Amino acid sequence: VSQDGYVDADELRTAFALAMSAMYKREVPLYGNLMRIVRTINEEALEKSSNPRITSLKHGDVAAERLDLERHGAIRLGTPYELKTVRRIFEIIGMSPVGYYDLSQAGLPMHATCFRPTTALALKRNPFRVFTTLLRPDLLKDVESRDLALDLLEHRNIFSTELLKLLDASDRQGGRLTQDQGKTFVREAMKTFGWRPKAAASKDVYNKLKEEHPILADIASFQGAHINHLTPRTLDIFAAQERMKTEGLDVKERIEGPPPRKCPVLLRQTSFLALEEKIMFVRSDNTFEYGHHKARFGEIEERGAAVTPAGRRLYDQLLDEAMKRISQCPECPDPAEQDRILAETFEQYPDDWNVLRAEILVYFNFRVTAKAEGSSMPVRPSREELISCGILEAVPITYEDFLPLSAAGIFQSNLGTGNRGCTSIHNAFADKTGYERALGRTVIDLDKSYSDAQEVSLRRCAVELGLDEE
Ligand code: OOG
Ligand code: NI
Repeated sequence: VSQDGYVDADELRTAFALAMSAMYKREVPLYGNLMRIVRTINEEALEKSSNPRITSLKHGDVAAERLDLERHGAIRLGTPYELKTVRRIFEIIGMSPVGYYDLSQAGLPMHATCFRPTTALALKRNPFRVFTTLLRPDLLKDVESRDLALDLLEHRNIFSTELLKLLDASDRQGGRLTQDQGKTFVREAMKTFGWRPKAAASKDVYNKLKEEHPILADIASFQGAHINHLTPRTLDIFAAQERMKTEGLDVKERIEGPPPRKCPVLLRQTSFLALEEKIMFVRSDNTFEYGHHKARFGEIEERGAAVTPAGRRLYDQLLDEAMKRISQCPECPDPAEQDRILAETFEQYPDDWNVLRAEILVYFNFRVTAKAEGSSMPVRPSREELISCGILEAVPITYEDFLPLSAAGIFQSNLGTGNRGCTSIHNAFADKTGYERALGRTVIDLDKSYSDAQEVSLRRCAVELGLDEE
């Protein structure tokens, strides 16, 4: 609690994330198993410190405490009002919208941002993130199911009165809540993001929406915006995936993202498949009938370095190339063969930190080392000279964001949409402005936080070494 009696946003975010985690463990018990597996794998990985892939992260900007807390989750919202209100909820716990993700290119009628802390300090205190998608009704081809969904969405209220009152109170209090208000806030917010088995839709409407697009049924049929997964971060996704299989979890066939590398970049993800959950439909005579819904799953991720725009272009280009090669095979290659093609294509992506730095593909945090003290400085040294004589060290900056095609892969494996999603939506196009209009503000540029961090670290080094800023 800060001196003026208000709860600190980082503390409140931790309380919020812990409540979410506890709730999800109760609701999806397999998530508890997943957490245990990941903790064991991370401990083992940290011990085997000779593995350069791990040590680069271990010695990077990952703190072990942060790793224990690290989770991201995802929610799917139906209307601009819901998105705006969720934005207000996340503002209170120090999370801002970063980046725009167009999922329509993968056949999904949605787009997204990620709410997350944005400063290095806040990320270190608690890196909790929520990938937040919004339905794009304009992309749905079938008018009847679109109107059914919009009608349901218009009539539901996923926020409790008490929660809405607290959002107003926070506005009056400069974006902060008192300790007591904070407790109520977390409790009430869990109602929005928890599982509510009583559907808002009738069974017929639910089935109709599901037939059109499973995502539509998931977004529009319920009385809340249930969190659909929570993801711990692992230091060794392959080991974690193998352990998941050994423990009998129904694991997705392929890991999304770049192939395994000595110098990990961006993000690799996999999941265990959604569970069937029982839902209750209310008939017009107020009696119940039961059904099943599949939406909620568990996911794990391994994070690598943030890449520059050039690094990202190369990633997108190689991924595209690999996907084309896979789709051109006469018979659909099995997952192992697909992985092999991906790895082969990615041989064109440099896999050495020095090269990645020289070719400006990855962002680094620069630091002055202990060796700087007492060692003689070259005259007008270049950055690379300072690094090679050990005065400066360059640590890759961790990627804190997401990848749209990986996200789509995770969506599809859990909804069983395969590619059929493509048939029910209109031509794909990005609509960042539309998302921002719904959100009520612009999203923060994804690249900027990394380039700023790199710049700040360089300036700090220049000052510490008494070099002119150039
Ligand atoms: C979101 C999936 C995206 C990720 O890690 O890429 C995501 C969803 O299924 O709603 O969380
Ligand atoms: Ni995820």
